[in-house]
Amino acid sequence: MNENKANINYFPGHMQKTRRQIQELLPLIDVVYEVIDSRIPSSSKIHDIDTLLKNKPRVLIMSKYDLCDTKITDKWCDFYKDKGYSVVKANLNTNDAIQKIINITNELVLNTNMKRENLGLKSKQIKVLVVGIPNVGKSTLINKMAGKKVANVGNNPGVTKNLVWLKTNSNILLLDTPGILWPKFDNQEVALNLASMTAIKSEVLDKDSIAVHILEKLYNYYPDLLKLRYNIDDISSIEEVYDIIGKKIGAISGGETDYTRVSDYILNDIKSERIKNITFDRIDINE
Ligand SMILES: Nc1nc2c(ncn2[C@@H]2O[C@H](COP(=O)(O)OP(=O)(O)OP(=O)(O)O)[C@@H](O)[C@H]2O)c(=O)[nH]1
Ligand SMILES: [Mg+2]
Repeated sequence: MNENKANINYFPGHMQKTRRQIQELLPLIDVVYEVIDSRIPSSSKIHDIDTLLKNKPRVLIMSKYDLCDTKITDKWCDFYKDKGYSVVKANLNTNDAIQKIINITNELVLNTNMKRENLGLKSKQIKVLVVGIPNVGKSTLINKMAGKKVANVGNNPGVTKNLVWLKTNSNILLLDTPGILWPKFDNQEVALNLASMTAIKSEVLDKDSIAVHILEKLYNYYPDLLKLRYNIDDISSIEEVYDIIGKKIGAISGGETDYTRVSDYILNDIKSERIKNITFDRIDINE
């Protein structure tokens, strides 16, 4: 198996370009929806988002809440609320959180619109920037708010290629944006967490490292899931673990386990939601 690639960095030119475009459009924006993945509430938060967005009113949307370990993610939710964020936990495949998001948005611009009414002006259309890491659910959110498919969605990073303004049923106009990351990851753990949730293409790191990271997280936090899914309760020998999974899925040829196929299988278990109720970022050690 390949060794972990040291000092993973992934910040392609198109992300730099998107960030520049966001900054150019920022003066037009009334509210920002910052979307993070409920399974990695820290790793999926754009590291330098405050510098990027300055002081724009913001709603923090925790997507894929249906896939997370709610016990842990709720702690993160409280953490962000304590920091002053408006937070909405959301399964964006349903409409459940949409009205709440609209209400918060209206509240955030209430003052501006009241001033306009006092001046006899019509209340303004609210321009919302939707921003977040790749594959987190930005376009899915926009489609839900529009009540129909207006933006392309897909379970891979980099589906949205350009910034596009999209209308909704309400007085809200949304700016869909391509997913972005930041110039330098704090550590390998963040990069591996992002790759585990398909926010970075698996080719960018190496698949074995991502798969082993997933096995380690499951072993440390969700041993029951590891047992249930792979019938494994010990990962002290990764080779043995790969042999067991290889046998289970028929990825053995000439008596040798096909490591790449096993890694693909593990990655795909999260991507296709066969493994869920997981949160990989821990907020403290005293849970
Ligand atoms: N289970 C679940 N899946 C979701 C949720 N939100 C989005 N998805 C899925 O996540 C995948 C990515 O969704 P997109 O809306 O394309 O994500 P995006 O942030 O626009 O991605 P990019 O345009 O690539 O940056 C799709 O397969 C969605 O169906 C959610 O709340 N729960
Ligand atoms: Mg998109």
